[in-house]
Amino acid sequence: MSTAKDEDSSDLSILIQSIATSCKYIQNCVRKMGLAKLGGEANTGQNVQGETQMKLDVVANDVFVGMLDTCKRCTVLVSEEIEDPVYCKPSNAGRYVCVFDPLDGSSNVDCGVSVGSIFGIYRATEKGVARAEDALQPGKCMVAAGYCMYGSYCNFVLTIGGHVHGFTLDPSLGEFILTHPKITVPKRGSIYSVNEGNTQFWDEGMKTYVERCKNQAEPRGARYIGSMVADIHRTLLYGGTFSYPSDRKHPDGKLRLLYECFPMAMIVEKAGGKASDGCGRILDIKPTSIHQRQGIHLGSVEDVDEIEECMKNAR
Ligand code: AHM
Ligand code: MG
Repeated sequence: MSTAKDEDSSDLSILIQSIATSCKYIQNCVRKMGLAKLGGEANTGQNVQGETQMKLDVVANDVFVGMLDTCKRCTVLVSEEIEDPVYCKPSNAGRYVCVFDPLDGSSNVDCGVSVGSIFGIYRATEKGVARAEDALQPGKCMVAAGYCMYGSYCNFVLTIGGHVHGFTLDPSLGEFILTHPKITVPKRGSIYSVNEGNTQFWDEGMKTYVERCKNQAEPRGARYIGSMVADIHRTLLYGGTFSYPSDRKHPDGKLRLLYECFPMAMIVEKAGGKASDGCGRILDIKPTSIHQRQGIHLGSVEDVDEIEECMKNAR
């Protein structure tokens, strides 16, 4: 006889399978982009963020929404590409809420730089009942989070509240194979990653941290891909920090709290790292709107502590 707990976990695995299938589809589109005329801008104008939508943004969003609705395990969906929450059809409604960025870093896609999909999953208050406020839970309430990187290899990274595991797509089998079990972020790293073109807008704390990275006996390396999934993937494997701070140009930060910062913060924490807004834990933030932005620093514990120390001393 199956228990409520069994049903809950089988629903979650069906939902995650649907996301993994969406990612395989998107990976296939990314790989043949130029050949299948999937490059360039869509003629949909700008998305809700005021950013130009690329053709692949539209495809990736349609794939995610279609798969998540028909898997019958979600009540509400929040996508970077859609202004309002999407309520699943009542006949399809399940017990989970899924927030996602279907194709992060898409401005890089035409020049062949790695891009990715990011997602977070919450439990809905009531099975089958779609409530928009269920998408506004603090990040620490997520039951699972992950991303798929479409890079030199295609890696699906996932936590369902325990360890973080990475699965590489075997293109000949069309299956994700466990290749990076129990990913652990090194306690200290030798890399910092931030868009230094914004230096003039930063506050003193951020400037001090980056100066410290450069002015040591063994200066830390600067690496910035400009594609969050790829920058975080490197940070998970090699350590160091990734930052997109709030500054004078981006007073609330640039990255979106629900479907960029929260899932990455959960993954980094579950891998033994740390995710901070400069003084407190990202996952403790209670969102007030679905597309709100957030300044963020994440990576190796001791390095993120150092950022917080620089921020504190500058206050
Ligand atoms: P997007 O969701 O519109 O693709 O924007 C998010 C991306 C992240 O992948 C990346 O970390 C950041 O924007 C880069 O921003 P910038 O070009 O300002 O450095
Ligand atoms: Mg994005």
